[in-house]
Amino acid sequence: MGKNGRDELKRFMRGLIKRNPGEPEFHQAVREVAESLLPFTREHPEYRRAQILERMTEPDRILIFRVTWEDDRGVFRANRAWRVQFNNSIGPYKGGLRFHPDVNLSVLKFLGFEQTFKNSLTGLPIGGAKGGSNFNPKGKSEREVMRFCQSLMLELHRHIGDDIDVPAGDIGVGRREISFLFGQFKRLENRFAGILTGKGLAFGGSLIRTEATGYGAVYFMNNMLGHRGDSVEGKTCVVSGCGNVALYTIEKLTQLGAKVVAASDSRGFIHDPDGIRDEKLEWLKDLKEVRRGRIQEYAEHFGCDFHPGRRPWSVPCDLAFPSATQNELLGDDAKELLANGLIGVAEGANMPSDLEAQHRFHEARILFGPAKAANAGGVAVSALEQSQNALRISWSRDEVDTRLKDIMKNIHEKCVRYGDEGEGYVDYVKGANIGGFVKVAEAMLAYGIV
Ligand code: NDP
Ligand code: 2IT
Repeated sequence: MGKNGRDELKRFMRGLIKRNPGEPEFHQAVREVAESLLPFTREHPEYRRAQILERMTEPDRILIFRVTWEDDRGVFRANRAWRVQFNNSIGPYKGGLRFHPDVNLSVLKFLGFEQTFKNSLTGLPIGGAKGGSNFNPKGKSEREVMRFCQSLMLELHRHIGDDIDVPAGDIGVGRREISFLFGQFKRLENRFAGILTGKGLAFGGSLIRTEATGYGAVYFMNNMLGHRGDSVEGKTCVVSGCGNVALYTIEKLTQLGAKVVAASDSRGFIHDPDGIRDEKLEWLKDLKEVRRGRIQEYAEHFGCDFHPGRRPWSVPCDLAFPSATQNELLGDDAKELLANGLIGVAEGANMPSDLEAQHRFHEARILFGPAKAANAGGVAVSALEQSQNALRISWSRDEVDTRLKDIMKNIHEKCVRYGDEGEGYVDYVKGANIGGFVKVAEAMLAYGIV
């Protein structure tokens, strides 16, 4: 980027920060997009005239409400919840709900902003949103989680709907929480409709939705490697997290002949040089999905190393799949990974790599699949769940998986179209940002001043 470009970015960011003080995650997400889009919109004055980028950084609306509930000891509790309805230019608002003590407006605005681009990249008719609460589900009983979800839906149901806004899961919100939320919505509105995705298979859920984000991230990595005549087969991989996204990333990598040697949770990481596979992976799934235990127990059970309080980026690998949370892979981690021979990253989490790490990957010319593109498989299958609900049918596992593979391939092609830098290098960050932007921008232009 030349001096004019840098000055322009500085001006743009100064305005954004002034309008949105104290929201560092939101600033970070916008900066990454602006780095790609300001040069692009310079060549497309129609977008500049209509102030598309400025309008896309302003959410359509934000709902903030209190969620009051009673814990098992009979103590009154109050949490805060939000729904950021960011942009519905190309379809009803769509995006997950996150329950985690660190949730705040900055985090949800960054997630909703990113979601708009990601959803556009899928090629499906979905707008961008995100929501959640600072409620901490850890250590809560099943009944407490149920009461919290029911109380949250008491307010949220007024603002969502199958043609309005369709939430889903994210950190701390999985099948159990979606079921409690859906049961309460049905009771409040007396109608059975696809107003949430990630539902149980008995009540409108889609096959492959649980697996979709992780599988999709691996398909995307395979597409990037395939573009260079390579594949994930035989590669050594490191995955962070061991939640929904991480577990099914590990599963698909293993199915395709790669070896996953590390995974983590918020307390530390395990290093298993033999690979997390077969009965070990099933054991880990049961630990995390059913027993809700700590990953340290895996190390104790199978006799491998556990590194408390650390992230897994010091483990040498060919491919890295950060799949836990934002800003979990920093500049120094990128340096270490590259020094150990890293050739590719697919972001399963949202914004796991900070800007310094991203710039290092870019300079090293490795394959870097940013979150918007690499983890879009989850929301894509959510949109397929919406279609199945609207048609009142359900597709087979194979049918959904085939569509997911196609969608990931199309996203990859879009990234190549807008991010090909020549000499065999694709800037996937630029490709995903521009590829996601164009469809939303065209719709906004067509609507005029709205
Ligand atoms: P889960 O709640 O199922 O798992 C989250 C995992 O990340 C857990 O292992 C958790 O550890 C760890 N983790 C969470 N927060 C932190 C933190 N602050 N520091 C260290 N580790 C942390 O969530 P998902 O797997 O659904 O989501 C993971 C990421 O993927 C998020 O960034 C999410 O936005 C993104 N994503 C999710 C999609 C989905 O369909 N679910 C779709 C696209 C992206 P512990 O168990 O100790 O808390
Ligand atoms: O970040 C994401 O894309 C998600 N958490 C999934 C959203 C969805 O609506 O399925």
